[in-house]
Amino acid sequence: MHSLPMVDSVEVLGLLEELKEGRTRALARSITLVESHRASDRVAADVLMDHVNRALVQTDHPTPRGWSMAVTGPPGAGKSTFIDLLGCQALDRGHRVAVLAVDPSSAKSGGSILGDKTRMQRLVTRDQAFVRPSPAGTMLGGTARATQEAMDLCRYAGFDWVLVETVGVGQNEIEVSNLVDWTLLVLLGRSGDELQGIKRGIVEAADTVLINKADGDGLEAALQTCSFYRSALALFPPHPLDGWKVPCLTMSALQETGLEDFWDTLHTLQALPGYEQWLRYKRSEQRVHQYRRKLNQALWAAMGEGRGSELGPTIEDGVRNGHDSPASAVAKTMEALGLPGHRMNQALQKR
Ligand SMILES: Nc1nc2c(ncn2[C@@H]2O[C@H](COP(=O)(O)OP(=O)(O)OP(=O)(O)O)[C@@H](O)[C@H]2O)c(=O)[nH]1
Ligand SMILES: [Mg+2]
Repeated sequence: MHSLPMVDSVEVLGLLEELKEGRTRALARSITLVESHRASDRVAADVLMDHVNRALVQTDHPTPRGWSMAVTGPPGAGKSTFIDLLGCQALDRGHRVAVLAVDPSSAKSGGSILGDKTRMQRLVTRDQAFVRPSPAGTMLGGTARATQEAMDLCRYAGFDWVLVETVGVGQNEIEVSNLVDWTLLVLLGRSGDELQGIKRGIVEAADTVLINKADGDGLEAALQTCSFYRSALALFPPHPLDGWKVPCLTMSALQETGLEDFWDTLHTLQALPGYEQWLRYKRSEQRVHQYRRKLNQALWAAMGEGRGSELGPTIEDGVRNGHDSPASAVAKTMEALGLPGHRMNQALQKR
């Protein structure tokens, strides 16, 4: 397989066969493989993903297949409840639905993944659904290390709806929006002053804003918040998809109201003339993002394994205590990795 190393590929070939048939057990095993930190698994995972990504690019053209959406927002906003409901409706409409939930608590509790499973009670009992809580592990802006690979595996296994739940308010929303076709920000109704707490960048990364818990005592606050966001969103720069104006909707995931409006916005989106072209663009950017992220991981791994193994922490210490500037530390790192031609090295040596 091109420049990738040869591995005992029996297992990988077996997985690929089963994935193609849409077997969820093979999907779960494949995700475990790409999440693994073991060096031997990394090679097998790369071979697997090489095949999967090539196949996806072929099926992505001319009409990109499938749909991925991140559901982000602060803790307790109702993301899981919403996904449970929306996922079931998507199944009823003939989609195959996969949910990847990044569970931040599992890093601390050593893999307690019950929380999200129990909050998607209906979805987990459905045959056509695949629900996978991933430990946050080495966090990369709120997504697990291998979320993007897991999404690709889901799509390869025939899941045409891939939903990713991430928790947090901050860099997370912005990072996860690079991995998916669509970013949905779920918020709660709040009083005016609290609104200031949501940073502009988070809202800017959203393709749709949903104010949840628009029910009972919370209804009034939800409507007010929604009207605030509608005015605020109108002042934002235009969305990269021509003709799309980021909508703000209200919903009650608990009482199951407001979902029709959500489906309507999806249909409006998919009917836009530039939608398919834009989706192809998004997918190509996702692949570049994956390359950059993997390169980053590979460089760090090389620092740990290769010539830089002892040097890595020493260089960081140098930056920490001010002995090295970040720029000179990069030059040293390049040298430690045996990467050629960093001009700063020469300049530093001359001094
Ligand atoms: N009143 C009301 N409560 C809701 C609604 N949606 C969710 N809840 C409740 O809010 C709580 C949190 O819901 P979750 O769906 O777990 O929220 P989440 O955003 O996934 O939470 P984390 O994953 O912990 O960040 C639960 O007790 C839900 O029953 C809603 O529309 N209205
Ligand atoms: Mg949740």
